[in-house]
Amino acid sequence: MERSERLTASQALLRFLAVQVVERDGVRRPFFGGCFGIFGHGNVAGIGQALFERPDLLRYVPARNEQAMVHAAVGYARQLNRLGAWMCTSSIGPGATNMLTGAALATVNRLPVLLVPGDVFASRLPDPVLQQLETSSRGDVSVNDCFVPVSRYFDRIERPEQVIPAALAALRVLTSPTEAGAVTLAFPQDVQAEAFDVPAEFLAERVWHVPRTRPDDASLYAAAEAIRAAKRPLVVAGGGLIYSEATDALRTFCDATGIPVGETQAGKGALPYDHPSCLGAIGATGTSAANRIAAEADLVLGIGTRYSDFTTASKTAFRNPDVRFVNVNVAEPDAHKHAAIPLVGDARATLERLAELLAGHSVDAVYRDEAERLARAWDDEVTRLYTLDASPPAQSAVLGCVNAASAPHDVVVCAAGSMPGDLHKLWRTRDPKGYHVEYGYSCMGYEIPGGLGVKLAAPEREVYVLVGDGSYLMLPGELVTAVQEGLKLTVVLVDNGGYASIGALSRALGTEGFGTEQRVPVDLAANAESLGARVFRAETLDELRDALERARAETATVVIAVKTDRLAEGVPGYESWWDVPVAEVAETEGVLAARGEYEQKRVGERRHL
Ligand SMILES: Cc1ncc(C[n+]2csc(CCOP(=O)(O)OP(=O)(O)O)c2C)c(N)n1
Ligand SMILES: [Mg+2]
Repeated sequence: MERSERLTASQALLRFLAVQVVERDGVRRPFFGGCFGIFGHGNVAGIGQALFERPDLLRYVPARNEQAMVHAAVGYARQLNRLGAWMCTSSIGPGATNMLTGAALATVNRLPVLLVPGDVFASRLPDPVLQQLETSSRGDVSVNDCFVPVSRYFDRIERPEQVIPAALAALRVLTSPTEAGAVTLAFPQDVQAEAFDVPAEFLAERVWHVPRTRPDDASLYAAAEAIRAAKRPLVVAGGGLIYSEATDALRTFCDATGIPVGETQAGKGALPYDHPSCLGAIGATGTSAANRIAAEADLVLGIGTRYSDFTTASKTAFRNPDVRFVNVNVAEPDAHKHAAIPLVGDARATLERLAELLAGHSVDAVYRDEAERLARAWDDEVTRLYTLDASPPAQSAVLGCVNAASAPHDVVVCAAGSMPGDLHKLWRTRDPKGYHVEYGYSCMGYEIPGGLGVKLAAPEREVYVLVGDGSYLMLPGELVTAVQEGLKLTVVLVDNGGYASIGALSRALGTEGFGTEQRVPVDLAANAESLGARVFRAETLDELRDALERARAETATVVIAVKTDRLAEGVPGYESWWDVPVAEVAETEGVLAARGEYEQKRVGERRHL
């Protein structure tokens, strides 16, 4: 007879999650860091009871907003290179749908999170229950069906014993480098409380091996030949390279071959900023160095990148008519983009193999010198922008102060507004995990909860959260969670009285910044104080430097509020473009002019077939 234990479906799920282990390169760690939650009907009596009776299973952290708790889970997973995750439990209805934005963010960024929204009764007996969506044409729909397109795996647990296949499928997807994203297990509230005989095997420790897959030899040989033949090759380093922990392999590869590297938002930190091959950011928010080299590159070696429009400057970055691509990616669809020679495999394993096949090969000295010269000139430009003297302070100088105050392995976190672009260009990254800008979904409000997730994953690092006033107003509540959990964040709140980024875009496109100004004064520093943070106000760069120094000595969450000028000229673009469509018919002179320019620029967009 099979050994078993009688447990509720919720108890079985938590017992299972608590003993999941992930392993890569022989190193094992528990996969789940804990469970974020907000209780309501739909999870308070099922999952809630299971958590209450067995607090030893998973660390439980009550959050303030369901969207934010998913962001925190994402921050955690990214910091751990996808080798860790959190569960998020919500009530039915609004608690569940609040998690949708977080689910989309996780899936777009390919980061594992386990979402367990409560659901309406599987029995349907008391229907319609509070917060239930009634659909006249179907009986099997609930608001949780909205999770389907934004989840990499979706299941609804209609009977308690379905926990077994659902949980196993969830872990397969969450630990897979090619499939990671949001996993949603919609959990009807009655089923959560129902019991079944749970086989002991299901509750035993289970190790999920994360493989380092390798491309086939034929593709590798073709790629090596193409790289050898190239005169002006360029690496585009994406997030996949960092998740694979391939940064040492990249450095060895670059030292040997002299091939320069441009970094995407998720790939920033692939090389330290002062490595001679590091051209810094590439694309729409790229540096003069990377964008100039990209324009003439004859071979692009994309590693762990999905070539978003920001990376390719809306397909205008690679202008050499003969440019070809070689893409290293665990995900087959990404490996094939831009008609590349696809190297479907893990970044580190593949780079090591490529380095062997390219033994003795190097780009010519003239090209190597040119790239290094451009990289040095770019660093001078960073120094210029870091030391701008303006009143109120220029945003670039604010970033310079934060960079100077941070230690090499501290982490900077940001997501939306004008700062991601400036950080991409200007942040001097010294550690592969020191730069964390969520730019797959660029979701306002990610910053504080995302930073919280980073801190949970890396308590030994100082976490600098850079947040604009607009993003702050959207989702400040997790400051309370940081205080409650004794997790220290240093939040630098850059208040420019509105949506500077979108305002600048709007003015550039002729619509005069319409709707982007904060029209009533708000004392955000006072707000942060009321949420429990220690607050410093800084009006000058000297005050900011002083506050940053004092913040380092604090052990609890600090908010440094800095005022900047929304209309000040920002960091320029460097030979790049971003496709934002302009009205074909308009009465405003500025819009018509912008449309004319738009049509000219669009001609440069390539298909790379
Ligand atoms: C949830 C969400 N809504 C809307 C947007 C579009 N958006 C991008 S940046 C931005 C303004 C951000 O304002 P703030 O945080 O003050 O940063 P600033 O642009 O002033 O630097 C908006 C509305 C977004 N990225 N995310
Ligand atoms: Mg702002």
